[in-house]
Amino acid sequence: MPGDFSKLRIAHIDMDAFFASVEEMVRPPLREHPLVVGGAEGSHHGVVTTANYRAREFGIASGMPIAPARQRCPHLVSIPVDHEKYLYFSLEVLRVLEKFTPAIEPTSVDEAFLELRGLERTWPDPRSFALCLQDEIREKVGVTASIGIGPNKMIAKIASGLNKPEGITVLTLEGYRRLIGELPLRTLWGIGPQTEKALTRMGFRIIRDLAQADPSRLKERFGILGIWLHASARGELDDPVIPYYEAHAAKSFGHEWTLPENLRDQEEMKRVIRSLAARVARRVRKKNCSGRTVTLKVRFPDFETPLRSLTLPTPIDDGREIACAASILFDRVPFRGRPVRLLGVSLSGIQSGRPSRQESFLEDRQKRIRLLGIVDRIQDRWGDEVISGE
Ligand code: TTP
Ligand code: MG
Repeated sequence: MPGDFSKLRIAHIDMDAFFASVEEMVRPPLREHPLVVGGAEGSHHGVVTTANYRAREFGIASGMPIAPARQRCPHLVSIPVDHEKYLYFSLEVLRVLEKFTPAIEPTSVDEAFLELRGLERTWPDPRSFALCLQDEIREKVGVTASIGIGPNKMIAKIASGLNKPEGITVLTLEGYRRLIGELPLRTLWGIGPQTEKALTRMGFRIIRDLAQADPSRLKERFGILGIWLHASARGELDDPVIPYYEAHAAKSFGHEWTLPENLRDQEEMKRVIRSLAARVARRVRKKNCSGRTVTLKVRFPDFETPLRSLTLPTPIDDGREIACAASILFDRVPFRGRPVRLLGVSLSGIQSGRPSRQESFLEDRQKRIRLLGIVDRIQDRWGDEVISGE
């Protein structure tokens, strides 16, 4: 079934075995070999960043040290990582995507979301669009992509991983809801090991368990994150695609911090994020505004700077809630053991006025708004450290 644009709004592009495909493109005879990228050429040291699909047949995967990978496959070829080369190809792919639509949100060196609304004038259905896009990437850049199409970002992202490599997968909301009986919790974008552990303790095992849960139970345990988890599991989120050239221009309140030295400790990073969220909240409240979209920005020492955003069901202006949303986003950042040099938090989707009582997630919202007014005044004078917890 080709699918219909009115229900299928988002495409997710994920390049196949990206670093390895680029190396194969540059040296085509490598295609005939099981290949990994990582370590020094021919060396037994280092870690696999990715393996081509031939090497995956031997059970070799990202994150595996090269030595055991070579044991599994003695004729394995290894190539050292060359980030500049991958960035160049990544930009070439972006250039192809731009010929199809300006509404592109890249989320890593080899992934992007595209907004499909508006494309129905040019394409008969989303699958024909995806086929053409896939052909064009192969022809112009020489690497292959898998494309997922769905009603929202999360479902499109799950879809792109279902038929790799070179897959095109259309996943409707109904299709997603049939599938969640098999999908582990971890498949949801934003469920990291800690949230997964907490959910398992509550008796949830697969996404369907979460979709069928009583939302008030989730809210009680996780606050705003619980509401998000429930909507996310039910496939009901509608985060917009934020084109990369608009990401900074959108009206937003943000704070970022270049760390005095690269930071490796993730608990420390979370503390910084909480403090940034508190500052953002203070500025938002000062302007008597609230916002729905929280964005987390992380910069690694090699200047790769992933942004992760999510849009909540209702606007917020509370540092704890912003920090909570940022903690979901934290689990989506591809750290891969790297330290960070900058962290940033922002709130966009701004509207005037404070969140109303009906919209609030916390029963004691009114009381807290009053309290927060006092907290803000104290923190303005004495800084963040005086009052902890926000
Ligand atoms: P992925 O999209 O996760 O993997 P992939 O493109 O190699 O393979 P797939 O076909 O399954 O999508 O990551 C994109 C690139 O990021 C990958 O080619 C190499 C790099 N990477 C690392 O450097 N370290 C890692 O741990 C992972 C998972 C990826
Ligand atoms: Mg990929």
